[in-house]
Amino acid sequence: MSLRGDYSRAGSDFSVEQDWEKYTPEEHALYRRLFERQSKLVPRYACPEWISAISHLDAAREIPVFEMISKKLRKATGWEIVAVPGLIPDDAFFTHLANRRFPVTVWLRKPEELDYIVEPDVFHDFFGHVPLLFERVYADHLYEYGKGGLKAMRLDAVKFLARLYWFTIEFGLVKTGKGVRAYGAGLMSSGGELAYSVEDPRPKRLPFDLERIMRTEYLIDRYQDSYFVIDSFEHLMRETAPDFTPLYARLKMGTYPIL
Ligand code: HBI
Ligand code: FE
Repeated sequence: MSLRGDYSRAGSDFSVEQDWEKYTPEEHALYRRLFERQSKLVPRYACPEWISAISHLDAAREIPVFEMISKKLRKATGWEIVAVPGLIPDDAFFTHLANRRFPVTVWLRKPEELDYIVEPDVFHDFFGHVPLLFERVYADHLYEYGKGGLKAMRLDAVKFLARLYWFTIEFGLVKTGKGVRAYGAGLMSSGGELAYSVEDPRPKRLPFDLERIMRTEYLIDRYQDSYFVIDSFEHLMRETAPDFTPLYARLKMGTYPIL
């Protein structure tokens, strides 16, 4: 796969300078348009933790200066943002998470990609992922996920762990007092799938089930057929705390039917 970011200036950890001055007025305007569109959906479809976090970020007007956000994040949960050229190798990605650094892509999609892009851009990474890094339990979970990723690499089981990330951090739903709400970044940054995931009658909304998630292949080019619903971030933390080594071994046997 060829990636569209500029990797020529990336360090060994794949970090780059954000070069905020290089964004054009048109890019800031497109970011603002995306931000405004999603913001209209948020009160109805996002989980309360996400809504409360975004209100402290002052990130609606233009593409944010990552360092300004990192200052607030460090105080809140010890996380910071690191600028990257786009998707980075698994080991670099997991190493950042295991050090409480969240990689955020520097480039923004083109106007003709308003509704769909293949690779994550700054809007997806920032709007989708960063607000929940202010939530202590979620932030701790992602740190544990990073450590778990490095371990999964040693056990040759990243394929299974990536499914957990997909069905939680990217496309997860959570129960709230007002009904099911979205917390996954792929949902939060999507113009169509956010409402679809929460209220369309077609997809399945299954209770969180670690083993089932790790047996479920995901779709990268259309809306999901199934979403998994956690009770709370504490619930997610608890369910993913055990050592996955025996589970990985069973999954690799492949003797169970794909659910
Ligand atoms: N790199 N920038 C970036 N963002 C991701 O979400 C990402 C990545 N590299 C690897 C990766 N995700 C996945 O393979 C792991 O979450 C499993
Ligand atoms: Fe993402």
